[in-house]
Amino acid sequence: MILVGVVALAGCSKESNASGGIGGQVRHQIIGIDPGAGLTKQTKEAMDEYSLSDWKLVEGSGAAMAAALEKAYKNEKPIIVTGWTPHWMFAKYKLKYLEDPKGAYGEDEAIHTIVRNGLKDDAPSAYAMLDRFEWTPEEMAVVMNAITEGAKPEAAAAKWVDDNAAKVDTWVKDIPQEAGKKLKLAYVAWDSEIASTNVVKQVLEQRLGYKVEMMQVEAGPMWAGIANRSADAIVAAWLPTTHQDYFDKYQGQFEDLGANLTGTKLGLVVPEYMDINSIEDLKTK
Ligand code: PBE
Repeated sequence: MILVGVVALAGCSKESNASGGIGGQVRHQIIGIDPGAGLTKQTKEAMDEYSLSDWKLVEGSGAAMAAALEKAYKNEKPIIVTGWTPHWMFAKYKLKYLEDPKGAYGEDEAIHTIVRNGLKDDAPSAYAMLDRFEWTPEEMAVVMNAITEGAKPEAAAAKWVDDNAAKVDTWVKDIPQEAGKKLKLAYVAWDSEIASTNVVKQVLEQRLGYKVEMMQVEAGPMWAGIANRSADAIVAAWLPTTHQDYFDKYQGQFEDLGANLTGTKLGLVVPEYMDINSIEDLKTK
């Protein structure tokens, strides 16, 4: 009797690892982020492509996703989140992207700086600095990690600007100060963009004398704000795929100053302790 039980259990657990089991363990939920994020849209498309019709994408925010991940990770519980790189969560936890054999999340892309039409004439020094702004995922990580460890975003950014004066010099060299001039940076509260937008604010204020206002909005309004000129610039445009819809929608109503960071990635992310490796593993037989 005992033997039969063991065999049945073994069979059951093998089954669960291979297919339907993972769905049951996480109640067929993928923990998503904000509805306006490109990542949300791409995940819905990925769920179609991989025929995950019995799964649900739980929308919320980047912060809510990170909190859910932290809670699950602490208890070694299974969880599937929508994630992206650069993000501090990869430094704090042992995580892996699920393989995406169908390429649903597209190629690696870049984060671009986008400014409103007319900024070049209205704020030439800020325009020139924004045009030069570029850094690496590793540099961004320093700011992000400091914020995760409790530093105020503004303070973490100011410290990075102090610690990296030589790099910052290259962004502002020979650009005249425009003391007291106002500039509005729009951004979404994604951790990567909280870091980059704060750094740009610090540089414009400390080095070029600007008074910078940061406007926290959703992704749609961020792009709309550039198009209707209620915002001056964003350093948070993920292209060519993630924000393609917004890019196409407002074509002609903004200026693309090119990449400020390359080497990004998007996808479904799970803790390494989970026994799945591919989005295909989520399919229920
Ligand atoms: N993200 C981070 C954004 C862009 C920056 C990947 C969450 C998005 O999906 O729109």
